[in-house]
Amino acid sequence: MNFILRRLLSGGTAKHSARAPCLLYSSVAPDMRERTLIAVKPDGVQRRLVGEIIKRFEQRGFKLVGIKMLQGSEGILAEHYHDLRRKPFYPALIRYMTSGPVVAMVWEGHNVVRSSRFMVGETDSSLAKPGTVRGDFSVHISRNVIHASDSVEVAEREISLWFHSAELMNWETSDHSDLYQV
Ligand code: IDP
Ligand code: MG
Repeated sequence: MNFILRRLLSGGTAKHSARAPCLLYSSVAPDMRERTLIAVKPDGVQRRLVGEIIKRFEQRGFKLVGIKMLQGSEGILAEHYHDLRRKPFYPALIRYMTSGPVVAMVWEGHNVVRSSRFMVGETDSSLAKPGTVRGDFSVHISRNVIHASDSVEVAEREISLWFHSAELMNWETSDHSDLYQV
């Protein structure tokens, strides 16, 4: 097993690709390192939409830096949806979100929080535009397939709620200059 693979499997940082030359992660401008939490909700996992959703973020040019499948606990979801705890739909929301596995991901790139909200579409799926995840795959607000953080501050909080720092990869893509003027 080569060095890079060992580092990846052990969760370490892979700053150097086997293919040189390559940018060092630390040389990438901070605004291109914005991160957001995207989660495929239980209905999205059941409907086998995980691959489709990953494809959209990859094709857009964002970089996957963390991914895992897990059964969300009531504790983590209570914290995640803390601001909605007094809403009438809150108990149903927690039941929905704990009804099966979710696929939690962290995506990185320029303006990724804002762009991913556009890619995800309106909370109420009936208002979500075609071409958005919710506009293409959901008909009702109560089963809207996907979560995306709604601000940079919230993204930071949500990422640290769902991921340990060792689960996130600091790595640089070899096509960086095709996506950004460095
Ligand atoms: P967002 O997911 O677009 O950020 P939020 O307002 O943060 O929307 O609400 C979180 C989640 O709570 C929604 O994605 C949806 O699953 C659920 N939700 C929000 N409003 C309603 C509602 O009126 N009825 C049922 N579920 C709702
Ligand atoms: Mg929200």
